[in-house]
Amino acid sequence: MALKVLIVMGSDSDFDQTAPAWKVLESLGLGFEVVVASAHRSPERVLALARGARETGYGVILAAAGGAAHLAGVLAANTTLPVVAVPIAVGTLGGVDALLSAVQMPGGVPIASVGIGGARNAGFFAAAILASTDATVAARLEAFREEQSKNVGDADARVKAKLAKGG
Ligand code: RP5
Repeated sequence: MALKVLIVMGSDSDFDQTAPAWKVLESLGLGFEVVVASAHRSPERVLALARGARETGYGVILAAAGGAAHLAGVLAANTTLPVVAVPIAVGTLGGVDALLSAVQMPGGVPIASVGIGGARNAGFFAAAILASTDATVAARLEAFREEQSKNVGDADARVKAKLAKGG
């Protein structure tokens, strides 16, 4: 059975900035679940999610949180599945705090991170992780890349046509 992606958001206020992640997963036909669990407001729920994730059939966890975002680190401390932080732009520091708390994890319990508001790329990165052991997912990613390249070629042709008309 294909492994799924677990998407954890620290708050429902993270919804809009996290949605691009599951939109990507949907477009690639991957299974996922979205849950709200907070490392500081519902720590037991976060622990239970992380500890049961592998057995539940997840292959990767995306952790979307803003502020002093320890969600990804706490999840990673309680599973050996890969955890990818999605720093959410909120508050005074606009997501810089969340980004730094993700990329400055002390050695031994690594997490990866996309950029601030990088949920779309988090979706693709989760797919790439699953693709490393799943040829079907790899083929879907490959098809997406081909389509994306084709779109660049089309954009190039449009620009050339515009320039030929005098800009
Ligand atoms: C973090 O605090 C959440 O991930 C969210 O980005 C931020 C603000 O949460 P709310 O106060 O809007 O619930 O834990």
